[in-house]
Amino acid sequence: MSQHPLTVEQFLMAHPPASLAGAGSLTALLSAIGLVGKTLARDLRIAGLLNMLGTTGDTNVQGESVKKLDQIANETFIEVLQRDGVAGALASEEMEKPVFVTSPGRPAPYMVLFDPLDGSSNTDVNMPLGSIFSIIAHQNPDEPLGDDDLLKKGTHQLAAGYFLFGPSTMLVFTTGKGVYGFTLDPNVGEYQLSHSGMKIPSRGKVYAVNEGNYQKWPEGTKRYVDSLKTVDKAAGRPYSSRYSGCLVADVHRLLLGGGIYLYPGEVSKPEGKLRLLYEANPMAMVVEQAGGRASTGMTRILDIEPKKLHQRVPLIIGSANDVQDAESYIQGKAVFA
Ligand code: FDP
Repeated sequence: MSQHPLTVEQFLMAHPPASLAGAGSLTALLSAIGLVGKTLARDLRIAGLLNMLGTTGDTNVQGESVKKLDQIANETFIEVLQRDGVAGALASEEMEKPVFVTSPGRPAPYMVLFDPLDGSSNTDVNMPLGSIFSIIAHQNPDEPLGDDDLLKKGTHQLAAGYFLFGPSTMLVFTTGKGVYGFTLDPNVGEYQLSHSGMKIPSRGKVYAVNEGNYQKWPEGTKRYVDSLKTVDKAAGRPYSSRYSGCLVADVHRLLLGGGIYLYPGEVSKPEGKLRLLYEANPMAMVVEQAGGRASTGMTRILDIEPKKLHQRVPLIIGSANDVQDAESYIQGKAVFA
């Protein structure tokens, strides 16, 4: 690796993304998102010293108890992206309604949907956390935006990515031309290119799922997960189980080494847990751009027509061959030998 790897801005200048509003505007938005990540990385590093752990006592639109860090992360996204002038609408897993940003005379060509802090159960135990973002275009920037403008299929995303707050902070994103990972050097204050042209292996040896929910799953899902545990040396089984409780961390592991993450539907909750617009779509774009696959078990994630902002979907994501196997079981095409 070069001693002076490219920063995000240098990378985007060398590989300009398709930009709606003239050169630089998507780059400006991605830079602003980068600033959000740096700010959160700083806060998370010393959250235990700053009375930032624990819950606020409120419940969010998803019916989940709000952690102080969820709220801080959400406010950081909103504050930084609102003043940037290129985001016309901001929608978050933590807010019932989107924030529409009106900046007179300055068309705001993009909408950003985000999960400000992914893996919230990890906040108080110093385990990995993430943030996820999805960027879509405002087709007609001269028209005011409304809620329905945010309900776009994942194939409409112009860019998507995540921050992983682990031993190091990483920004991984795609603008539709491959997946690039940058590691934050806190001393330099810049993200620097550390993972160029990321490609997920077509098959892995790891599965990530909350197996405590096993009894709630439909038969096909149970049989698929059972199949991963049968011993078959030639087929590379049994797979190893690795589940961190943070979608970003688990999918990042798969991007590097292959395998599969599942948050499946349950018999009494077929829609699953994860949110289409804030989690499934952006992670699906990243993984597909790296050569992987993302599905509900029945349908490609990126082809789902959203009906509402906080819509949930089952998510099965990772190495293409592993996800295809899971789909076969879920669709009843494969039987457990
Ligand atoms: P969390 O609710 O803690 O923010 O976003 C949802 C998510 O975490 C994923 O990051 C994670 O993979 C999953 O939910 C964990 O849910 P369970 O605790 O039900 O396993």
